[in-house]
Amino acid sequence: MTRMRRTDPLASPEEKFGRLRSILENLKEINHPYAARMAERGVRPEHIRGRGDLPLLPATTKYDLLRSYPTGWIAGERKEIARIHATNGTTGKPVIVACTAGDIRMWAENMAWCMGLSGVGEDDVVQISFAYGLFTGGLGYHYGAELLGAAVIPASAGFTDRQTILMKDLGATVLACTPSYALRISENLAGKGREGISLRLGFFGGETWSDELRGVLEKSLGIKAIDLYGLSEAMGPGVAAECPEQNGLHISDDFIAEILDPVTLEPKEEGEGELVLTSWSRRAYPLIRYRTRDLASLMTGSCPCGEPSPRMSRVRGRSDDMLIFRGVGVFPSQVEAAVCVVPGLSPSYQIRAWKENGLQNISFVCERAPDARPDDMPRAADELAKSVKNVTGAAIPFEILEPGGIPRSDGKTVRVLKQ
Ligand code: DLL
Repeated sequence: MTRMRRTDPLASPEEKFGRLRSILENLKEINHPYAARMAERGVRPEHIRGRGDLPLLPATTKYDLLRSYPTGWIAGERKEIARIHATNGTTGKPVIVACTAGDIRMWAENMAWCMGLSGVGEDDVVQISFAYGLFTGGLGYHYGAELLGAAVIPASAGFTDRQTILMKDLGATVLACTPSYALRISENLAGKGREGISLRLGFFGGETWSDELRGVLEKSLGIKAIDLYGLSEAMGPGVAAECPEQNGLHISDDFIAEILDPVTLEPKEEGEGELVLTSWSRRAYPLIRYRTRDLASLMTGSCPCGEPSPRMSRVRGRSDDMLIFRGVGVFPSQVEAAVCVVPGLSPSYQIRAWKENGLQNISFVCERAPDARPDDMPRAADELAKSVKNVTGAAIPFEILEPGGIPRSDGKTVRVLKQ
């Protein structure tokens, strides 16, 4: 198995916390907004000596980052900044994220480590069908795959016909894209036939996806589907990834992960909560106890692959994605799981959410699979009603549309339409 060696390995927890203290010292010296938050609490860098001291540090939220738009959160001097990325900012201003050359090297090494866990190496041809640009998906995979010595096809997202032609003609062995775009690629291939496809691995992430969709993608593309997690604020993809054991995501050595109760913000040793990340390496853009809003848990025990890093569960959803329907909390990934197991339906779905008399109401649409007959649909509807009730605990109304009735996306799919 290819294992990426870091140019700058962090040996011991003491060394890591030493580095974190030096980041905090620097923030104090440059009057960074995070240092002001620490001062309000009376916390000084020297108080942070180990994991148990982390709760002393104030949590950072996306609101802190947005409040310092455009460049207030950046900690490096202009001449140190080598790259500026941004989130897509669908809810207003984007979050601007900066990297020094060292941050980019760390990002590349993390991505190489994540992909190396699944044995990606010199023999591979990696087709990157994540968008390149301000979004970090394309470039993050690009750096990692190049560092591993693989041949890269920087296909970017979109032009699905061309994607499948390139994949066949250039012998891509690895595909990287969002799981919803992977589904679109597999639908495109279903029309043309899978002959000549050499894919063995798919790296999917950037949005929540269920184990059930994983099953569909593995079967339709003939691959092992690997979950890889990240977020722009932390650099992009490369915070954590599964190995082929698919037994939780191994967390990169550059991050310390905590799980907090999303309401009380108390650390949780067990069970699901909000994933909070701290980086002891990131220079230009401090990430100190950053509340990701992603719901996950830390895993115990060791992974059979032998990699000793801590692991986290797959992300079930974002705390702000949860819809309360008749008193029950429903996540989009649960609807996906319920749809995927019903024969005759395609895995695509879209939830509609609206308020009625002050109460949240939801329904969803899904689609007949192209190879299923219309007269199979009454049976599929009965099965889906049972499966939805079973997975979510709620009887959510739905409609089954004709094949192709739900808009497809090249990147992250909008799963919930708020009306
Ligand atoms: O989506 C970075 C990325 C690109 C990750 C490619 C993986 C692959 P953002 O646009 O800032 O960055 O969105 C980050 O996407 O907080 C999660 O809610 C979600 N997300 C990312 N990866 C996963 C995953 C990129 N594997 C937000 N599973 C995160 C579930 C994911 N959700």
